[in-house]
Order: sequence, then structure tokens, then C-alpha cells
Amino acid sequence: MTQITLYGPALSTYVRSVRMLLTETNTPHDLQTVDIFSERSQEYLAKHPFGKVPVLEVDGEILYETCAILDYLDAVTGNHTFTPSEPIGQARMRQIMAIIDNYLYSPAISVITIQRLIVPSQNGQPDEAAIQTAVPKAQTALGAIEAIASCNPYLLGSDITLADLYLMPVLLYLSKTPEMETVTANTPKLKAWWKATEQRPSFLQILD
Ligand SMILES: N[C@@H](CCC(=O)N[C@@H](CS)C(=O)NCC(=O)O)C(=O)O
Repeated sequence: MTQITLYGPALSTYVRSVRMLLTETNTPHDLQTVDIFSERSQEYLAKHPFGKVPVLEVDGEILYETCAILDYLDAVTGNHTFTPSEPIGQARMRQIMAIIDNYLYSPAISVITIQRLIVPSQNGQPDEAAIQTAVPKAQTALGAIEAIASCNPYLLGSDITLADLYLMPVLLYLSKTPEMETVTANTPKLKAWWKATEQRPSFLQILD
């Protein structure tokens, strides 16, 4: 029987995307937490030379980079159910995932989420200037996704894809900040998409 271990803290957006797919496909797995607020161990760096989370280990085979992990799991556990069948749909899905990696994650998570949710939880003061700089960047990234997504009801149409699994954990953190209203002010389709998807059972199950 295949042994699947996912390394990473349950609160990570990227770990949540992978856990959502594992949950959607009823795939048994172990979650081994990793403390991302301390230095990574040499043992962990041997699995992921950049020290990020997540890492997926399948029967001793190590995989990192969330897009690669999701592609792999969709092939072996999802029968490609979470990837559009048409080339243009596949390209749009990967385009949205690349927009999230390259243009949304940093302003939305590394700045707005950290400053609004993590810093105050450690009795610090949010860096308002950093938040103000991040807001238009997050708006631009969400606007770019809005321009190519149908949100009817999922990002790329009637079926949920890896792009939805990638965006939902990021939107969840944003939705807990006062900046949510501003960053989604010009993306009505994404607002409707978020309302339609945030209660998906596989998503609710991995929010521990
Ligand atoms: N390109 C990586 C990005 C992963 C990433 O940025 N993970 C964050 C947590 S959501 C992380 O490891 N942060 C800890 C750190 O940067 O030290 C992937 O797709 O897996």
C-alpha cells in the first residue's frame, strides 16, 4: 500500500491546497508538521533545499513545489478530475496558479495576512505603510484572475480545478482582514465565486 506523507503546518495556504485535494480524493496520508517560524532542520533541508512547505513523500520519493505536487496527485489519485480536459482550460488553470505564486501570494499573505493577523497575535503593531503598498498589488493580481476566470460557479466553469484549490486558502486569509473589501472591490465574479466555494466540505475539513 502506498505511504503518503505531507510535510508542513496545517495553517499554510499551500499545504491547505494539497490537503484539500487529498481530502477530495479520499487519499489516506500522514501530516507531519513543520515549524516555519524556526530554522529548518538539516533533515528537512535534505527534502526541500529551499526550506519551504509543503513537501510530499510518496513511498520514499520526495516532491516539492505545490503545483507539481497537485499535478502528481491529480494524476494518481484524482484521475485528472481536477484538471480541465481542453488545452486552453489547462493553460488557464496553470496561468491562474502562476499569478497566485508570482503576484498574489506576496502582497496577500506575506504582507496583508502577516501584518493584520500574525503580528497583532504576537502583540506587535501592523506595518500600515507595508499594507497600503500591498493592497494595489493584491488588487491587480485578483483583477488579472477575474479577467480570465468565468466563476460559473468555479474559476474555470462547472468543474472545480486545481486553480480553485490554489486560490481558496489565500482568499480565506484575506477574508479575515479589513482589506478584503478593498482588494475585491473590482472583482464581483471572484466575490460570488468565494461565496459559492468557501463552504465546500473538503475545505472546511482541512481548516485546523
Ligand atoms: N513555491 C513554493 C512556495 C511555498 C511557500 O512559500 N510556502 C510558505 C508557506 S505557505 C513557506 O514555506 N513559508 C516559510 C518560509 O518561507 O520560510 C511552493 O509552491 O510550494
